[in-house]
Amino acid sequence: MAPVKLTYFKATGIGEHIRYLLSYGGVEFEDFRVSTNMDEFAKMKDKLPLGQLPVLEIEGKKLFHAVSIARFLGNRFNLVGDDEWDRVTCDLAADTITDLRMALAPFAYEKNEEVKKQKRDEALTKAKYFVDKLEGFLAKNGGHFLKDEKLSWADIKLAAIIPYLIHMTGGEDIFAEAPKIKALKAKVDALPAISKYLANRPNEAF
Ligand SMILES: N[C@@H](CCC(=O)N[C@@H](CS)C(=O)NCC(=O)O)C(=O)O
Repeated sequence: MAPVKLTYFKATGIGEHIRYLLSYGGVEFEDFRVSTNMDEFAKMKDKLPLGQLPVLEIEGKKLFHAVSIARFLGNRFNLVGDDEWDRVTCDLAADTITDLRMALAPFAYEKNEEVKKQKRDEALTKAKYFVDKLEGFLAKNGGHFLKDEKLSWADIKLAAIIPYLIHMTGGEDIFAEAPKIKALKAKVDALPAISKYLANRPNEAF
Protein backbone atom coordinates (compact mmCIF):
# COMPACT_ATOMS: atom_id res chain seq x y z
CA MET A 1 0.00 0.00 0.00
CA ALA A 2 1.25 3.53 -0.80
CA PRO A 3 2.77 5.21 2.23
CA VAL A 4 0.71 7.79 4.07
CA LYS A 5 2.21 11.28 3.94
CA LEU A 6 1.11 14.45 5.69
CA THR A 7 2.58 17.65 4.27
CA TYR A 8 2.30 20.72 6.47
CA PHE A 9 4.56 23.46 7.71
CA LYS A 10 7.12 23.19 10.52
CA ALA A 11 4.33 24.32 12.82
CA THR A 12 1.37 22.99 14.76
CA GLY A 13 -1.23 25.40 13.32
CA ILE A 14 -4.09 23.72 11.47
CA GLY A 15 -2.07 20.58 10.78
CA GLU A 16 -1.47 19.33 14.28
CA HIS A 17 -4.87 17.70 14.77
CA ILE A 18 -4.14 15.56 11.70
CA ARG A 19 -0.90 14.37 13.31
CA TYR A 20 -2.88 13.61 16.48
CA LEU A 21 -5.57 11.70 14.58
CA LEU A 22 -3.13 9.64 12.52
CA SER A 23 -1.25 8.80 15.72
CA TYR A 24 -4.48 7.88 17.48
CA GLY A 25 -5.41 5.59 14.58
CA GLY A 26 -2.03 3.87 14.73
CA VAL A 27 -1.17 4.92 11.18
CA GLU A 28 2.50 5.09 10.30
CA PHE A 29 2.92 8.26 8.29
CA GLU A 30 5.59 10.49 6.87
CA ASP A 31 5.31 13.72 8.80
CA PHE A 32 6.72 16.01 6.12
CA ARG A 33 7.30 19.48 7.58
CA VAL A 34 7.96 22.34 5.17
CA SER A 35 10.05 25.34 6.22
CA THR A 36 8.03 28.37 7.31
CA ASN A 37 10.39 30.69 5.41
CA MET A 38 8.18 29.77 2.43
CA ASP A 39 10.98 29.17 -0.17
CA GLU A 40 10.43 25.42 -0.09
CA PHE A 41 6.65 25.93 -0.09
CA ALA A 42 6.77 28.29 -3.11
CA LYS A 43 8.27 25.47 -5.18
CA MET A 44 5.47 23.05 -4.31
CA LYS A 45 2.48 25.42 -4.21
CA ASP A 46 1.38 24.91 -7.84
CA LYS A 47 1.35 21.15 -7.41
CA LEU A 48 -0.98 21.23 -4.39
CA PRO A 49 -4.73 20.62 -4.88
CA LEU A 50 -5.65 24.12 -3.62
CA GLY A 51 -2.17 25.66 -3.42
CA GLN A 52 -2.24 25.35 0.37
CA LEU A 53 -1.33 23.04 3.23
CA PRO A 54 -2.14 20.69 4.93
CA VAL A 55 -2.37 17.92 2.35
CA LEU A 56 -2.77 14.28 3.31
CA GLU A 57 -1.76 11.61 0.80
CA ILE A 58 -3.46 8.37 1.63
CA GLU A 59 -4.28 5.30 -0.45
CA GLY A 60 -3.45 7.11 -3.68
CA LYS A 61 -5.67 10.12 -2.89
CA LYS A 62 -4.64 13.66 -1.98
CA LEU A 63 -6.93 15.12 0.67
CA PHE A 64 -6.95 18.82 1.53
CA HIS A 65 -8.82 21.22 3.85
CA ALA A 66 -7.80 20.61 7.44
CA VAL A 67 -11.34 19.97 8.71
CA SER A 68 -12.32 17.66 5.82
CA ILE A 69 -9.23 15.58 6.54
CA ALA A 70 -10.11 15.44 10.24
CA ARG A 71 -13.67 14.36 9.47
CA PHE A 72 -12.42 11.66 7.12
CA LEU A 73 -10.03 10.30 9.76
CA GLY A 74 -12.73 10.60 12.41
CA ASN A 75 -15.00 8.39 10.32
CA ARG A 76 -12.21 5.94 9.71
CA PHE A 77 -11.23 5.63 13.37
CA ASN A 78 -14.80 5.52 14.69
CA LEU A 79 -14.59 8.94 16.31
CA VAL A 80 -17.97 10.19 15.08
CA GLY A 81 -20.41 8.75 17.60
CA ASP A 82 -23.43 6.64 16.77
CA ASP A 83 -25.70 8.49 14.38
CA GLU A 84 -26.22 11.54 12.18
CA TRP A 85 -26.89 13.71 15.26
CA ASP A 86 -23.53 12.79 16.71
CA ARG A 87 -21.88 13.43 13.35
CA VAL A 88 -23.41 16.90 13.07
CA THR A 89 -22.44 17.58 16.70
CA CYS A 90 -18.79 16.94 15.74
CA ASP A 91 -19.18 19.26 12.74
CA LEU A 92 -20.77 22.01 14.86
CA ALA A 93 -17.92 21.81 17.36
CA ALA A 94 -15.27 21.81 14.62
CA ASP A 95 -16.86 24.82 12.91
CA THR A 96 -16.97 26.66 16.23
CA ILE A 97 -13.25 25.95 16.72
CA THR A 98 -12.70 27.48 13.27
CA ASP A 99 -14.78 30.52 14.33
CA LEU A 100 -12.51 30.90 17.34
CA ARG A 101 -9.38 30.76 15.18
CA MET A 102 -10.84 33.22 12.68
CA ALA A 103 -11.74 35.63 15.50
CA LEU A 104 -8.04 35.82 16.36
CA ALA A 105 -6.72 35.90 12.80
CA PRO A 106 -7.04 39.66 12.05
CA PHE A 107 -4.98 40.40 15.20
CA ALA A 108 -2.53 37.51 14.95
CA TYR A 109 -1.54 38.10 11.32
CA GLU A 110 -1.44 41.91 11.43
CA LYS A 111 2.07 43.09 10.55
CA ASN A 112 1.71 46.77 11.49
CA GLU A 113 2.41 46.97 15.25
CA GLU A 114 0.20 50.06 15.78
CA VAL A 115 -2.77 48.55 13.97
CA LYS A 116 -2.16 45.26 15.77
CA LYS A 117 -2.50 46.97 19.15
CA GLN A 118 -5.82 48.47 18.05
CA LYS A 119 -7.14 45.07 16.95
CA ARG A 120 -6.20 43.21 20.13
CA ASP A 121 -9.18 43.88 22.40
CA GLU A 122 -11.80 43.13 19.78
CA ALA A 123 -10.06 39.89 18.73
CA LEU A 124 -9.70 38.66 22.32
CA THR A 125 -13.31 39.55 23.19
CA LYS A 126 -14.59 37.67 20.14
CA ALA A 127 -12.30 34.73 20.85
CA LYS A 128 -13.43 34.49 24.48
CA TYR A 129 -17.05 34.42 23.31
CA PHE A 130 -16.32 31.27 21.31
CA VAL A 131 -14.22 29.77 24.15
CA ASP A 132 -17.24 30.18 26.46
CA LYS A 133 -19.51 28.52 23.91
CA LEU A 134 -17.12 25.56 23.51
CA GLU A 135 -16.84 25.27 27.30
CA GLY A 136 -20.65 25.20 27.45
CA PHE A 137 -20.87 22.43 24.83
CA LEU A 138 -18.46 20.32 26.90
CA ALA A 139 -20.29 21.08 30.17
CA LYS A 140 -23.48 19.58 28.71
CA ASN A 141 -21.83 16.24 27.93
CA GLY A 142 -19.56 15.40 30.82
CA GLY A 143 -16.52 17.06 29.25
CA HIS A 144 -16.78 15.83 25.66
CA PHE A 145 -18.60 17.15 22.62
CA LEU A 146 -20.51 13.87 22.27
CA LYS A 147 -22.85 12.37 24.84
CA ASP A 148 -21.79 9.52 27.15
CA GLU A 149 -18.25 10.97 27.31
CA LYS A 150 -17.55 9.47 23.91
CA LEU A 151 -14.28 10.60 22.34
CA SER A 152 -14.66 12.32 18.95
CA TRP A 153 -12.45 13.84 16.28
CA ALA A 154 -13.70 17.27 17.43
CA ASP A 155 -12.27 16.62 20.92
CA ILE A 156 -8.95 15.74 19.33
CA LYS A 157 -9.05 18.76 17.02
CA LEU A 158 -9.61 21.11 19.97
CA ALA A 159 -6.88 19.54 22.11
CA ALA A 160 -4.37 19.76 19.27
CA ILE A 161 -4.97 23.40 18.32
CA ILE A 162 -5.01 24.99 21.80
CA PRO A 163 -1.28 25.91 21.95
CA TYR A 164 -1.50 27.48 18.50
CA LEU A 165 -4.55 29.54 19.51
CA ILE A 166 -2.68 30.78 22.58
CA HIS A 167 0.26 31.62 20.32
CA MET A 168 -2.13 33.62 18.11
CA THR A 169 -3.18 35.77 21.09
CA GLY A 170 0.46 36.66 21.70
CA GLY A 171 0.61 34.38 24.74
CA GLU A 172 -2.57 35.20 26.63
CA ASP A 173 -4.23 32.01 27.83
CA ILE A 174 -7.79 32.50 26.62
CA PHE A 175 -8.62 29.10 28.14
CA ALA A 176 -7.61 30.11 31.68
CA GLU A 177 -11.27 30.18 32.76
CA ALA A 178 -12.31 27.13 30.75
CA PRO A 179 -11.64 24.14 33.05
CA LYS A 180 -13.57 21.67 30.88
CA ILE A 181 -11.48 22.55 27.84
CA LYS A 182 -8.28 22.25 29.90
CA ALA A 183 -9.38 18.86 31.26
CA LEU A 184 -10.29 17.61 27.78
CA LYS A 185 -6.86 18.61 26.45
CA ALA A 186 -5.14 16.82 29.33
CA LYS A 187 -7.24 13.70 28.70
CA VAL A 188 -6.59 13.65 24.93
CA ASP A 189 -2.86 14.35 25.37
CA ALA A 190 -2.65 11.45 27.83
CA LEU A 191 -4.10 8.88 25.41
CA PRO A 192 -1.26 6.36 24.92
CA ALA A 193 -0.82 6.81 21.16
CA ILE A 194 -1.03 10.59 21.41
CA SER A 195 1.28 10.88 24.39
CA LYS A 196 3.81 8.77 22.44
CA TYR A 197 3.49 11.12 19.46
CA LEU A 198 3.90 14.16 21.74
CA ALA A 199 7.00 12.73 23.37
CA ASN A 200 8.66 12.29 19.97
CA ARG A 201 7.44 15.26 17.92
CA PRO A 202 9.71 18.13 16.90
CA ASN A 203 9.38 21.16 19.14
CA GLU A 204 7.85 23.75 16.81
CA ALA A 205 7.72 27.43 17.73
CA PHE A 206 3.97 27.67 17.02
N1 LIG B 1 -9.13 26.01 3.95
C1 LIG B 1 -7.81 25.50 4.11
C2 LIG B 1 -6.87 26.66 4.45
C3 LIG B 1 -5.44 26.20 4.41
C4 LIG B 1 -4.48 27.33 4.68
O1 LIG B 1 -4.85 28.52 4.85
N2 LIG B 1 -3.19 26.95 4.75
C5 LIG B 1 -2.14 27.90 4.96
C6 LIG B 1 -1.22 27.43 6.08
S1 LIG B 1 -2.05 27.31 7.62
C7 LIG B 1 -1.29 27.96 3.69
O2 LIG B 1 -1.09 26.97 3.02
N3 LIG B 1 -0.77 29.16 3.41
C8 LIG B 1 0.08 29.39 2.29
C9 LIG B 1 -0.65 29.96 1.12
O3 LIG B 1 -1.89 30.13 1.16
O4 LIG B 1 0.03 30.28 0.13
C10 LIG B 1 -7.76 24.42 5.20
O5 LIG B 1 -8.56 24.53 6.14
O6 LIG B 1 -6.95 23.52 5.11
